[in-house]
Amino acid sequence: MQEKIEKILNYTKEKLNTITSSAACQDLRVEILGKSGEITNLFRFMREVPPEKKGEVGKLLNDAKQQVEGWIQAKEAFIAEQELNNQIKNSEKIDITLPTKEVCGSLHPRTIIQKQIEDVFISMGFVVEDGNEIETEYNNFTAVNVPQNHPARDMQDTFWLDNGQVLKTHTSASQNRILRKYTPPIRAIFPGRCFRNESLDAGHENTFFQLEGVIVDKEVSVGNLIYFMKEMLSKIFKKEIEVRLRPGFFPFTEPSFEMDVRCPFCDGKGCSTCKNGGWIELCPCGMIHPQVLKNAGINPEEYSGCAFGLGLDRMVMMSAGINDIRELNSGNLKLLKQFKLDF
Ligand code: FA5
Repeated sequence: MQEKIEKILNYTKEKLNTITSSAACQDLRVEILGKSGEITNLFRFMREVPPEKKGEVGKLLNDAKQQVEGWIQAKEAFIAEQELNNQIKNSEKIDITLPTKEVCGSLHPRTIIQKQIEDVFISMGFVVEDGNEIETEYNNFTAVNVPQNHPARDMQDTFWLDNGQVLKTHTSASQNRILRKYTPPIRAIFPGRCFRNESLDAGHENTFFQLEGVIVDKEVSVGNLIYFMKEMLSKIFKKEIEVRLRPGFFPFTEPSFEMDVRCPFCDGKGCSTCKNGGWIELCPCGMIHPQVLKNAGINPEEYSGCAFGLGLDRMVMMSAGINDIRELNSGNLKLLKQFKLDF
């Protein structure tokens, strides 16, 4: 039996030396290891082997089988590599020195910031929601506690549509829908485009972006608001960020605040970004007014909440050192493509 095996092994080795294609490898596999292959046939003689020799002979045959399979696989790998090398050498030459005709675009700096902020909030368990750009008067004003004829409506110069709807003046217009969509505890952020009919200047656009967030749970406090904002800002600016609250006014939050950050660029010493004040006004916020919770079907006796509304364009301007907000909507590629928002 040993002799027969050796003969087959020698034959296999010689044959492999002459083979140049993977199809020929497969033919050889069938010839030696297939159903009626040379080694397979030897297994049939096992019946005639005396019981005390069966283990030894079985091992010889199995070893031979494995050896042949190993050789064939090695040859197949060798042939595959050669075929790839030939392909690269002959037919698929790429001239990497050729100038490309395509100009590769990049994300708008505001989109980059938005995605960075979304990622941080997602990591803190927030869902990201979308909002409408055309809103009902109810969602934009009434649901967030700005009733008809309330002077607060004058705070935001509104684009009214003929059908009585509005171009969303702030992302708070999505609050009611989102608070109704989930049952507390709720952690959601909702970025969106907003529109205001106001005079344009370096700091004001008629079309701009906000990113709003709400947290509703039992016993939510101003501390939670400060914690999440500090976490987000520290991750975005990759350093510990100090914040402070000043009193503010919004009909949908009570109490309302303006949150300032200690200037991350000069650490509060004074620079052009913070106009030498050491602090940058960043984000209005506050505790959600009980009426706003009620309007969304949430019991303010049981739950409380906080909300904030970041101005995304101002965040980009601050981070990229842009002095005029109008550049962001200008389509001025010369300017837009030079931003490198790596804090
Ligand atoms: C609001 O719009 C509130 N809805 C924010 C809010 C949400 C308060 C939740 C409390 C709780 P305000 O009108 O201040 O607030 O706008 C928020 C931010 O949007 C501003 O700080 C600013 O960064 C940006 N913003 C407002 N108006 C413009 C504008 N015309 N152009 C560019 N950015 C603007």
